[in-house]
Amino acid sequence: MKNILEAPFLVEMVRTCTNMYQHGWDERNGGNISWLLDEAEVAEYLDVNAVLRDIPTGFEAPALEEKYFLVTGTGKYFKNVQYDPAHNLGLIRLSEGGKTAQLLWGFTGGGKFTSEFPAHMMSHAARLSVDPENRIVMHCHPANLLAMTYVHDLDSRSFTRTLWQMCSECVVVFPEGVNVLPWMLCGTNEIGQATAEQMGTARLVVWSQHGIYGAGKDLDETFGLIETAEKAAEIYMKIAHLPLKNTITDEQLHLMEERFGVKAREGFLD
Ligand code: 2HA
Ligand code: ZN
Repeated sequence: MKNILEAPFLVEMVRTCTNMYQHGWDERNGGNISWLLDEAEVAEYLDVNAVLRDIPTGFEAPALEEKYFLVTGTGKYFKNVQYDPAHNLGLIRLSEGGKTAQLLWGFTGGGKFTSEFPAHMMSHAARLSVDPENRIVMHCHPANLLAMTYVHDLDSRSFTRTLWQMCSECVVVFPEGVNVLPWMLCGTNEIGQATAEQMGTARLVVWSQHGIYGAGKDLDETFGLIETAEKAAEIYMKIAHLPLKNTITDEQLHLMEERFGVKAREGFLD
């Protein structure tokens, strides 16, 4: 059996947690990541029949039965993942229709998966139903996106249009836009269901006054989505209080669509 600490999925997870911490997106225990893995890649590093313990999930996710996830731990700090991956991360397999997570590795010292596990698992199910390639769900607290939810209206079309207008390439990176949820109690099945519903039409879902969820086929793509939206929000927060002299027009956004072969979300451009 190969050393799991050298598995590409583990190395990349550790690097990403560290990078997100260094971006200031994951203060204290803020943020969480889950990564859907194939049984074959897990089996190179672990005996998949050796279950360490069963952890109840508190929800059902039949579409994810027997699926493997590398996931960050509840109460754990992204800052510390690099120093002790086995304590701060865990590898689980869902069973009993998603009601149980079988721990195969990690969460040493009695830990368990992130408090946002319902939102993660429901979002995986929702993304997989529209994109079978989706593997990652990522949540964090980037300051400018959060700040924007205090001063911008929260309608998804209007929020998306503002982000698209802040950097030329935004419409290319997330042509489907971002969906925005109002403030809701985090960690609950309700916010999980609401997030998953929004994940049906976009890979980015803003949690007002809290943070953002991103989904994608790998860590790079998902990180890059959040990074691009956060950059746009940063520009917005720099200019929102100043007299606006120029913007990117809808006509110009249509030119970007043509040039880069993407289609902006139906009805979001005039
Ligand atoms: O504790 O970010 O939303 C991690 C979180 C909760
Ligand atoms: Zn959070």
